[in-house]
Amino acid sequence: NEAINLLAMDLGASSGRVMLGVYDGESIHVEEIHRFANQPVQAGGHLYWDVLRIFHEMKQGIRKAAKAQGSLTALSVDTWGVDYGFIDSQGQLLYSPHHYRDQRTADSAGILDSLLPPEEQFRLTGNQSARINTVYQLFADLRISPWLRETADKMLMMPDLFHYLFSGVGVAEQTIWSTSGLLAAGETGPSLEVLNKLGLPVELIPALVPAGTVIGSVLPALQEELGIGPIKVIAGASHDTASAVASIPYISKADAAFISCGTWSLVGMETEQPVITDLAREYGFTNESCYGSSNRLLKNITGLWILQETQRGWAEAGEPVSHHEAAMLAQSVHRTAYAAPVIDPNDDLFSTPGDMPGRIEAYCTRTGQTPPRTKAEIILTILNSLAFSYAETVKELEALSGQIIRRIHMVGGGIQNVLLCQLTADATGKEIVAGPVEASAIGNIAVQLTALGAVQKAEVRDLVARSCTLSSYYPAL
Ligand code: ADP
Ligand code: LRH
Repeated sequence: NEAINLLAMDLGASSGRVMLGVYDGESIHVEEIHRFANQPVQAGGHLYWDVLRIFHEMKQGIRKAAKAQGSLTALSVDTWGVDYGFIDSQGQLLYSPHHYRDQRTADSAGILDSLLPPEEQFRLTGNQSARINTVYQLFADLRISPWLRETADKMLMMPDLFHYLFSGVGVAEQTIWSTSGLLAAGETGPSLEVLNKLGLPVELIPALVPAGTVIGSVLPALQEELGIGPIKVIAGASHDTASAVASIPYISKADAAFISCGTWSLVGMETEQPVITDLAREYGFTNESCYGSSNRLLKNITGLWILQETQRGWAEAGEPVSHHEAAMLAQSVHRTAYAAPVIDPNDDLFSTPGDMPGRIEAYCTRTGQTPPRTKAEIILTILNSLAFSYAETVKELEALSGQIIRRIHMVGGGIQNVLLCQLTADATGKEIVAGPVEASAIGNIAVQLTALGAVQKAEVRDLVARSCTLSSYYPAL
C-alpha cells in the first residue's frame, strides 16, 4: 500500500506550523515542515491578525512539503477559536480580521448583556459568556461598522477563511463554530433566539458542515502558482482544541480529564451531552463540539500566554529568555525553599498584552502576598499558579460529573516544560500522561484520514498512541 501524505496547517495564537503527516497504514509519522511566528499587529489603536502573511507562510509550507515529499493528498487548517473575517458578495476579504484581545468590544459588551444576559447565553448556546467570544465581537462590529450589514456577504471563522482562500469554498465547520456563542447548544445550527435578540443577521453564517468533510480542492491558479498537483481541502476538526482532544490517547476515557497546554490552557473532559447547569456556569465552564458526537466540557484558562508576554517584555528590554531557559530558571528556584505567591491566571489583569511582571506585582500587592523579584521567581510563580488553577478546575470537573478523575492527559507545546507537568501532578495529586506535544497537528491529520476513508473514527486514538511517545508524571509523595 502506498503511503498517504497529508498537510496539517496548525495555527496557534503564538505560532503557526505546517506539519507533514505520512500514514503508512500502521502509524502516522509527523514532521514539521515550516514554522512561523504568528504575531498580531497593532494598528490605529486596534489589534489584528496578519491573515495574508499567515496564508503566505502556509503556501511556503506547501512548496517545501511538495519538494520533500512529492505528491500530497490533502490539507486541512486548524486554528484558535472565536475569530473570523468577512467576505463580500464578490468573495473578497473585507479587512484584516481582529484579534480576540482587541478592545473594540468594551463599549458594547454591557449592551449585549442587557439584551441577552450571560446566564441566557449559557442556557441557549452552552458557551460561557466571555468578551472574546465571536458573539461579542460580531455585535460590536455591526454597531461600529453598520455598513457591514450591506457589504458583508458571509463571515468565515479563521479556519473556514483559510479553507476558503485555498479552495474558493466557504463553509462553517461545526467545531470552530462551537466556540462562537452563536450556535444552539448541542445542535448543529445557529441559535435563532440569540441572533434575533441581538439583531444579528443569520444570512452571514454559511452552511454548517461536520468535522471531517472534504469541501473541495486547492484552486487551479494556486496549484499552478505552487507548482503542485490537485490537493483536497478538508474541513477537519478545525478548532485547534478539537483537533488536540481528538488525538488524546486515553487509557480509559470515562475517568480521564485533559489539559491542552499552549497559549491557553484548556482543562476539561468529554461528556455525552452539554452540561448546562447553574454550577457549571458559576464555575466558568463552557461546552464545545468534539470531533464525532461528544461534547467537550472545559474551562479556558489564560495559560502560558502570561509567560509568553513576560518573555516578550524581557526580549524587548534586550534580555531575552528562551522557553528552555525559562523552564530551567523555574526549576532552579523550585529546588529552593522559595514559596511562590499564587495568582489567578483568569484575572482580567492578565488578559491583554502588556507588562506582566508589573501586573503580577500589582496582583500580589492587592492580595497581600510578597511579589516575586527575580526572573526565576516570576516564572515559577506563573507555572505554579497555572498548576493550582488546573487542580481547582479538575476538582470542579469531579463535582460536575460525579466522576473521580484518575488520570490527566496533558498535550500541546507547554508539556515540553517538564516542571509544569510535575507541578500539575503535585497540585492535582493525579497521574499525568503527557503527549503528544503536537496534539493539534496529529489530531488534524487523523481526522483527515477518517474523512478520506483510510481510517475508521473509532481507530483514531489507538493510531495516535502507536504514533507518539508518552511520558508519565506522578505526584511527589
Ligand atoms: P499555541 O498552539 O497556542 O501557539 P503551543 O502548543 O505551540 O501554543 O505551545 C506554546 C508554549 O509551549 C509556549 O508558550 C511555551 O511556554 C511552551 N514551550 C514551547 N517550547 C518549549 C520548550 N522547548 N520548553 C519549554 N516550554 C516550551
Ligand atoms: C486555544 C483556543 C481555545 C480558545 C482560544 C481563543 O488555541 O482555541 O480553545 O478557543 O484559542
